Order: sequence, then C-alpha cells, then structure tokens
Amino acid sequence: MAPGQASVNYMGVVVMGYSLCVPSRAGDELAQEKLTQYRAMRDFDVTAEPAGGSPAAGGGHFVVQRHRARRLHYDFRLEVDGVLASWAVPRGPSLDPAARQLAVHVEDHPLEYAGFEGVIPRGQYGGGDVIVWDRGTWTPAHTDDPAAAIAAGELHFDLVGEKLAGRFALIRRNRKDSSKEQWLLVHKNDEHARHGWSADDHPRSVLSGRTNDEVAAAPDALWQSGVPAAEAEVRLGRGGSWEPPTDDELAALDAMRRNGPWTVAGHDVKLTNLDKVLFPGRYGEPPVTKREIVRHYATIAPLLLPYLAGRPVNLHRYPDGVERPGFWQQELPAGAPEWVTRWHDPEAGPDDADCRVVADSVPTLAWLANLGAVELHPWTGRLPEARRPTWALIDIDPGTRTSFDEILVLARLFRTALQHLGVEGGPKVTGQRGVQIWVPVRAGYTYADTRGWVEKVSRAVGATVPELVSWEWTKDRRGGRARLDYTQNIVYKTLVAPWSVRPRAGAPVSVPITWDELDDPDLAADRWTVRDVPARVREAGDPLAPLIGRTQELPAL
Ligand SMILES: [Mn+2]
Repeated sequence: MAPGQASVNYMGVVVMGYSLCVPSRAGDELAQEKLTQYRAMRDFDVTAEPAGGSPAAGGGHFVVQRHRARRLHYDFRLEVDGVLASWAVPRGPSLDPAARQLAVHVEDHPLEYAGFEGVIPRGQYGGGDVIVWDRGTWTPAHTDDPAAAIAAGELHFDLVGEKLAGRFALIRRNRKDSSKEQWLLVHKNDEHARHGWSADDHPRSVLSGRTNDEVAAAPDALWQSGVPAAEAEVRLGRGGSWEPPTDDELAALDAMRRNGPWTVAGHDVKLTNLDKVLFPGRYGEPPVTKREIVRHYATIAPLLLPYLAGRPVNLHRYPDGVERPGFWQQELPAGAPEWVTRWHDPEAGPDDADCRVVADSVPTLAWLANLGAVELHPWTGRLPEARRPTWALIDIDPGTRTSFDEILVLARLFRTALQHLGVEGGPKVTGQRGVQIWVPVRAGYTYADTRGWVEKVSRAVGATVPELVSWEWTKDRRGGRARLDYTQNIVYKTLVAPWSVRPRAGAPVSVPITWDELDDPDLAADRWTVRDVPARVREAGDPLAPLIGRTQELPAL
C-alpha cells in the first residue's frame, strides 16, 4: 500500500471506526451518547490542544518516525496549529542537497502521536513498528503562516533535531489527485548539508537507541488506530510510577473519612465507603474494611503491577462484600477516570467486552479496589499479542475431599517433573485451598501449545498418584478428588494474579512461594492475608518475580 492510499484509509478509520470506550447501554440513549462522543472525539483528534510551549511564531516541534508497515517509510511531521502536518517519505529525509526525496502528503496526525514508539497491531491501519527516528524544533522561513504556505504548496523551514538540521523545503509537485499529493523534500546546500547522507545509515531511535527490529521484539507501547488519540496509546511497561505510596500518602488514606479524594502518584482517586466491611474476620480477628483492601493493593503495587501491566485484566467484584454474591466484569467499568489505561479489543466478538482495563499504576489499583474488585485476573497473553500466552499455567485444583497435604504431594511431583525437564516455573498458594505453578514461556506459542504441554505433564504426574486425581469434566463425577486443570490455558480463561486478594474470610492473598516452602509444615493455601502480607514481603520478597518475562522454550514431550 502506498502511503498516499493509507491516508484515505486512515481518514476512513478515523471517521467511521471509533470503538467507544463507554459501558454498553440500550437504545436511543446510547446512540445519542455515541453521536455526542463521536463529535467530541473527532474534535479532539483534529483540533488544537491549548497551545503552550511552542517555540517560534508559526513553528513548533517536529518528529520523524521510522515506520515499518507494509513498506518501510519515514513519517515526517511538523507541528502546525496544534496538529502534526505529515508527509510519508519512503527513502527518508536527507541532508544531501542532491537528494530530492518523494514525500507524500498524508492527513494530519494528533499531537499525542508525536512521542509514540512501539507497535501498531497487525490488521490495523499502519500495522507494524514505529520508532522516533528524529525529533526537535522547527521554524518557518519566509512566512509566519506555515498553514497557508502548505496550502499554497511550498514551505521552507529550519530544523534543529538530533539527526536533521539546517534549511529544508517541501514543494508540491502535482495536485492532480488531492488524496495523493506528491511533494519533494529537499535540503538546501548550507553548512548542515552532508553529501551522500542517507537516513538508512542512521537507523536507531533518538528516544531509546533501539532499531525497529528491537522495538518490534519488545515494544514498550501499543497504538490503537481508530480510537481517540487520548486513549490510543497503551503503555506495555511502566505506564506510571510503580513506586508504593509514600508514608504521607498512606497517612492521608488512614486519616481520610468515609469518602474523599485520595491523592496518590499525582492522581486524585475518588474513594467511597472506606469503612465498609468487605470481609468477615477469621479466627476472631476484626473484619476487613475496604480501606484495608485499598491499602493492600496500593502498597503491593511494586510486586503486583509486573504481572498486570500490558495485559487486560478480568475483575471479580464484590461491592457488597464477599458474603454477598460477586460478579465478573470484563468491560471497562463506568466512570473510569481518564488516566486509566484501556485497551480496545479489535477482535472482540458481539458478546465480548470491547474495552478492557489495563492496570498499570498505583492510582488504577486504588480505583479498582474502591470498586470492590477484590480479585484481579490478568490475561496470560500480553499486548500486543493478547491472544498468545506468556505463561503456561498448572492449576492443582482441590476436590471436595482433597486435603492440603495431598495438594502438596501433587505440587512436589510437578516440582520433580519440571526439574527433570529443565523447565523453570514457580509455585504460589492460591489464598483458598490450592496451589498453582506458573511457567514462563517465550513469545509465539498458542494456547493450544501451552494447553497441550501442560496436559502432558499433568497426565504424567497424575498417573503416579491416580488415587488423588480425577480427569472427569464435571465436578460431581470426580469423587471429591483433585483436578489438574490444564484447560485454564485458553483465551479469556485466567487465573488469579499473584498478590491478589481472595473472596474469603480474613481477606487471604495468593502468595508466590519457593519450591522449598512446599516442605514447610506451616504452609497453608490461605496462610497469608492482607494484614500479614507486608511482613511476608519484607522477609521473602517475590520468589516468582525473576521468572516474569523469561523467554523459555518448552521441551517437546
Ligand atoms: Mn506511517
């Protein structure tokens, strides 16, 4: 696809293709809201932000993004009147005054896109990888009205970038087909000119020092084409700070009345009913309030967020406490603050959630806790490949008659099996009755791959203790025996995150443990609660953390 065609498609996507991140609602109200939002978003995309910090009159920032879509090209973008006027330059800008580079004028891009480096999912407009190849400031020459100069087909300007510098001109060559305006980008023969200079000889990002290949292999961000610019970028790593709340912030939480805004990590999180009891106490301890759950999720953030960031998360909500029925929520909850990272699922079917939460900051965890999202279940797939697992999950699911000692027998057999296979994985107690083993895998496996592999290991383990294990699908036919549930390895199925709270008396937590701890006579699946997890973390940290992101090949079985 030529870049010129892309502009038409892009406009098509922008105008026609908004997937709205609003909770579904019936009938006219929704249609009306969509229309209003559509207008608002469309405006947002193409109109100016309050102009601030633009340097010279008529000038501003510029960026060149090296973009490998169907074809490699360089997107040359100048900030003009609050948008990025853009040209796609197949061979890249050059400092060589002899080079006359074709530059196809494409539609304006939103300013939010200027700092984007990462991947655009396959199948979306511009699908591929993007690096910030150069950036800096620009100043128009011979005009103080660059928009008019662009409309007239000739713009001269000076760049101060990290790679590009000096006087350039953009000159329109034809206007036969306005959707594919062809321009030339040339460099004047000034003191910045370099004969024989080619963009392809300078392939690295000025942001990260990485090449397109390196960014494609481990992107930090995802751009969702066709959604409003303010929501389009999903940070795959650290969206915000992962630091725990400061002592002052925690003191403010403790001192807050029932309701109020809690300022944490630079955002105001609206908290309500903080003294509401969500969990009965256990062993005669006082019940657990929502305030304690907010505190748990905020303080455990540095250990929890590495399992959540860059992934959609399914929410198990108990807004009226865990003694009342809870419900699963996959769609972004209503009233989500604008700073919550959200992912528009381009493959969502008619019954699937269209827009999902990506929990990647302390304020987002506090907001979810306030909603009574007691349990957090992240997808095993990580964006942009949300439907490709990064963990193979072994779930030792107790039956009604399974003792914890029997669970430990099974867990130790898995320990032996994984050691024998040379595969790294780590156990965690579920906070209820079971044990899970998380095995990191390299990119590229399908769920069928991980499910098949876990099934083979599980059947081998189960064959050594057939009296403990049932392979029946339905619970009532298992005779109370444990199930080694390899079927958790499938899209949309999730296991509870390490460090998530469980909906039981006392607010127990799913805690990663070392293999040796399977032999600790004091171990119990619900040994730790939100109240003693801080001491546990100080003592043992997170034994599973070293395996996060490990690219492990599963041996053929
Ligand atoms: Mn492009």
